[in-house]
Amino acid sequence: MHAMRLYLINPSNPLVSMVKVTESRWNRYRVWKPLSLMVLAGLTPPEWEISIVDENLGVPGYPAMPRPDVVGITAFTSQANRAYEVAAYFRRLGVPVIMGGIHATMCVDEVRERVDSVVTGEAEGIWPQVLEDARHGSLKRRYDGGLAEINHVPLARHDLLATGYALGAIQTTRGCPLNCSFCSVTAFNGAHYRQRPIPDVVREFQSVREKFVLVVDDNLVGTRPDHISRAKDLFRAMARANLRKEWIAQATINFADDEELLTLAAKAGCNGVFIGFESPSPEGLGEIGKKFNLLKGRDFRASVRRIQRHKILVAGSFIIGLDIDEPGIGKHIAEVGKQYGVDNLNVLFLTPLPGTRLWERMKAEDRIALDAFPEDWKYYTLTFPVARYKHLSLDGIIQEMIACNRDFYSLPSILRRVGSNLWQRRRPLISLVGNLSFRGNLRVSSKAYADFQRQRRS
Ligand code: B12
Ligand code: SF4
Repeated sequence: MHAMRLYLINPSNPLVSMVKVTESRWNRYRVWKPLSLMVLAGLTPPEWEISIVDENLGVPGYPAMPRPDVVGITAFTSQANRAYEVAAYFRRLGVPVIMGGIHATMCVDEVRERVDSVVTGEAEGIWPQVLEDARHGSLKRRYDGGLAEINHVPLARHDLLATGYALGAIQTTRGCPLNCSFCSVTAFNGAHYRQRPIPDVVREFQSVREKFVLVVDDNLVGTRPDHISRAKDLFRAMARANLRKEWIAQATINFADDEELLTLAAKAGCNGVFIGFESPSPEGLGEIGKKFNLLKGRDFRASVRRIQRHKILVAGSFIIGLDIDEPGIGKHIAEVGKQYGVDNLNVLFLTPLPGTRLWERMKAEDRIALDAFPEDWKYYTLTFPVARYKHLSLDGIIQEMIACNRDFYSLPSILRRVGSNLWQRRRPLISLVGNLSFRGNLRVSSKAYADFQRQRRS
């Protein structure tokens, strides 16, 4: 039996600014590994010869590459168009194409017309079966992996895709109980917070080659006392294993509430956290269902400071375009970001992603403005306004975004932030690189908006 050749492909989206390394050299720090494909590779039996192709590092010349026996494609919604182009190319050669991931799960009907087989849900429980069927030429049109058991799954293949990235990637938990209206995570990975066994995580961390790592969990520490105590155990085990890694993660603001948790996270190598503040007002948080941020009458500035005291940088994320957002919201978010004292600000347009509650609501209210699918999916990067917003026109909301970023990333603001990091010996270099990376992209984004507006008018 000859070895079967499998290509696992992560399609690019040329509109995603972080892959434009040539336009802003800081983007080298922002091309992140497609962990899904490394996990799939870990689940793939040894008789398959695997190549992972990440088009974000450059689209390869497929005709010059050896013909694969099977192609697996992953895609977020924003990558769907390109995924279909790649699928069409290989199907013309007679190679069976399988597509899975979040977009395939949320838009099964659209995807099944364009590939040979769709895998919905998580792959752990189903992928070996899919490959076995492919090997025997008996692929089914649809498989469903549902929510997988993530106890003792094989480790992701960190030996593949070894070079070209600034950051490695790892996952320690799945699912999020908070179910915010705009987010796909609860719809896709469920509300039940599933945790991988700590020894598996530590072993996998040891196989990551990069010094800097993104922990992709949507909520690394969870929300309940038992989640927090598991996070502490994980951090203790990581510190004991002396991993010599520095990592960043996503968490909710309750990360700030436990000094021991923060101390242990820092000891385990935590350098920075992304925190979703989402909206500066309680009404906004109510609108998107993130009431968790309102618990305990929280003082956000004090919470951010408590995290930063452990030399952990805080990147704050906000959304622009909620029904309560009116002209002036852009500057207001920049002000609030400064007031909270975040080291980086990441503001995104409210985007109805398929499968979310927001999608259902906006669809019912006929507010999805860019709906020529699949072509328009390429704009679903959260960096373009794709809906009809209540108080903001298309041009208006873009102006709000520009005003927000120009204010927060003005040179004086950057110098003030980095100066304060220097003074408090809180990773000033990383803070500087992070801020310049965002600033460098303002020009790229303005051009992208202008193209987008031109396109919309034509
Ligand atoms: C890390 C991450 C990123 C990273 C890295 C992305 C990358 N290349 O992997 C960065 C920061 C770059 C990123 C960017 C974006 N992201 Co993001 N990201 C994530 C995050 C937090 C984790 C992804 C991950 O690695 N998961 C771990 C792996 C193991 O799980 P998985 O990808 O789901 O894969 C499993 C299954 O889906 C399935 N599967 C996946 N692919 C395939 C393929 C085949 C053939 C098969 C059989 C199975 C299969 O098997 C895997 C194992 O079970 C997710 C949330 C989440 N929980 O998934 C959001 C998420 C995927 N991102 C999201 C979004 C919206 C974006 C952006 C568009 C906007 C933004 N700024 O955040 C950009 C777009 C980038 C682009 N290129 O177009 C949304 C996507 C929703 C959607 N419908 O598309 C998510 C779900 C978050 C959310 N809040 O809703 N992201
Ligand atoms: S936005 Fe964050 S907190 Fe809300 S459901 Fe998604 S992952 Fe959970």
